Amino acid sequence: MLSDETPAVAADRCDIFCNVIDNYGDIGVCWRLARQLAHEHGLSVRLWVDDLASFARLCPQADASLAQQHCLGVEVRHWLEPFLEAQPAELVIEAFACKLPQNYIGAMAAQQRSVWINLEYLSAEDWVAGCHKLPSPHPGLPLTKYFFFPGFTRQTGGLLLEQDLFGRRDAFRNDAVQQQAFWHSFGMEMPGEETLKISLFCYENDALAGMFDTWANGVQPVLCLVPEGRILPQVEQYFEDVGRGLSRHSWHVGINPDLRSYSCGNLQVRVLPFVEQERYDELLWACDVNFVRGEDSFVRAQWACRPFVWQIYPQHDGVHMRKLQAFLNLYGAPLSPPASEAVRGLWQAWNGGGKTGQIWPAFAAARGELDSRAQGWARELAENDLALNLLDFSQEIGKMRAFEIEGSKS
Ligand code: TRH
Repeated sequence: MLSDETPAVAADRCDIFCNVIDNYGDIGVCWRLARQLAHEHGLSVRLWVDDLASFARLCPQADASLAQQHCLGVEVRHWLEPFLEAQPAELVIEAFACKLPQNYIGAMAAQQRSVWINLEYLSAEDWVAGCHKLPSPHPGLPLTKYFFFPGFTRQTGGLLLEQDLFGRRDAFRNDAVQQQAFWHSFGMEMPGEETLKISLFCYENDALAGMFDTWANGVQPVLCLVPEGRILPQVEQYFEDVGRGLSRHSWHVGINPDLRSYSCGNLQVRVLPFVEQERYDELLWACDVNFVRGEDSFVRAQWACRPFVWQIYPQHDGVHMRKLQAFLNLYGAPLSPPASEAVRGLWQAWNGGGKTGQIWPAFAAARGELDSRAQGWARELAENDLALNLLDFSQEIGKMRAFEIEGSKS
């Protein structure tokens, strides 16, 4: 039996291992967790990442050529193979089942002091609760790895949320000077109230042209802010086609290559540089509707508390659509039937190349209700802090191990 007297093994060093598969989500989550553990919980954190160039996009002060450096209170190490000997930390986080170096695993087994956690991808599916915290004993060594699943219910590990995030968000929203500084930093004046501001961070998407047509045709001016990335060729193609009369619309097209600005009808698109991770939140706070993707921006849109549209990371076997449904079932449950239908319809069309244009008016009409839902949802989720849960769990495991060691001596 574990008792409160069993000595707790509180970690004060943490190693996080991140293998960047593609895009920015893997390193985005690891970098956020690393900073939170260092800043809010006083841990000495080493972040091992195999792709420093991707990391440097999120943290521009990083030098992608350095094997070892300190960035914002975190020691960042280039994860190279062969992996040089390193003393394992008390808390070892393997992100998204990346394979830890064999010699590091060997050192953990020899030392018997590390809690080894595999931080999994985020999903709203029911099975997650059953797998959260499950042990996975090593086949050949006296070591156990534990699964830790982020999620949306109390039966899961929760979500990453910095303690001061809501305060910073509200301060930004209540301060015209901060907002103006934000717009000026991109060379823009703050748009008027009548303009609908939309951020659009997405993968290649067949539904884009239909969405642009709808906004261009709409009665309300739309300013769409597109961070630099995979969708840009499609954005350029859209305005080229409209300009050459290839679309069924005959809008005048404005293109300003210096400002990276495009317009037609009631739509203006501005391409933004990829900003450092903390500033991406400001973009979400500054907009009325946010299109997000993958995992980390999807969570940040939920903390921004505005209506949002999620493009899920596509998987070959189509399992991503099940994940999308599972999230919609939770998020959409308390919505009125028209709002729920609008959200489901738009998200499905956005993820399946469908006709977003027919659904957009209903989504836009439901914005008031979606704003309230977003606030209630964020309040609920904020109760379940991933970093705290992770530390509590690692302490639980540490205690259990201390108890087992004591038991084996007697
Ligand atoms: O980049 P992504 O598509 O990452 C994806 C997913 O995480 C997916 O689950 C994973 O399997 C795949 O990568 C390999 O989207 P995501 O998760 O939103 O990550 C983007 C990160 O980039 C996020 O931390 C926010 C950050 N970001 C900036 O820092 N600056 C920017 O200007 C923008 C647009 C994003």
